Amino acid sequence: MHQTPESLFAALWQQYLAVTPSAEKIHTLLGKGAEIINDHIALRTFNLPGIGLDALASHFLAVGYEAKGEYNFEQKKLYARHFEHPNSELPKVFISELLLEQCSTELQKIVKGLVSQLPDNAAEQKEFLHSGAQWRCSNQDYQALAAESEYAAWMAAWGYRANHFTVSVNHLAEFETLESVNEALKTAGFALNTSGGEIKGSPEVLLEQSSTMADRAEVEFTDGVQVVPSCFYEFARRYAMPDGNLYTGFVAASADKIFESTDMR
Ligand code: OOG
Ligand code: NI
Repeated sequence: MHQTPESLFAALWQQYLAVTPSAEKIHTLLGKGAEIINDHIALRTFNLPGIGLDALASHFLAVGYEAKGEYNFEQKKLYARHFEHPNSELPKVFISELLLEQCSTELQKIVKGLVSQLPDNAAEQKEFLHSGAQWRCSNQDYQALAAESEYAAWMAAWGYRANHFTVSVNHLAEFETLESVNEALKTAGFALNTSGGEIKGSPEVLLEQSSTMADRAEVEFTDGVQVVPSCFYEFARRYAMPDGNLYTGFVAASADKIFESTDMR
């Protein structure tokens, strides 16, 4: 376990940058040199013993995070929770897991073959949340996973890491609306996730979100190197609740579309 949330996020950020070159460019574009506030990150896993959502969450609970909302994604066969720290300046955390018993036996077999390659007590190691894919996967299996679940394929290729960081649009000095952020991104040549529209959510649900389509990076499969979708950047604008505080949760219908930012298209 990391000693502080700061050291954990710093490690996740460095690992993310290595396969997401767009992130630094987007920082420059949106921050214009000023600091960017990270609204949240997200991690993924499979619901297998010892490496499920709870195993990932324990690293955040250990540094003071608390479990908050629950979300179900029936079609994608995912379950998720989000976590918040009492220090509201720290990013929120969104963790999901693929519900393997709802997937085909072929998919389950491939995933169990990958997970069996993890060292003993892998999830208890301090570095686990940024340990990447500590398994070897064939491109053939990767493609087979993708045909059934883009999420499973992404996990096979990338493993444990933040799949995105999120610019808090509320904190940007130079932009007010998510529309204006999206326009700046498109003008600079970034491809946005258009599933369900460029903007997911609305002021009525207290959260508007958009995201880039994931960058592409090389993965060493057992049968050769292949360039596949890596990680993406998200943009979130939160609205105030009746009590005046900004909404801190997520919106399942919007999250459902954000997952598709790592699709092969
Ligand atoms: C998480 C997708 C959901 C959000 O902000 O709603 C999400 C993922 O892609 O793993 O990040
Ligand atoms: Ni997100």
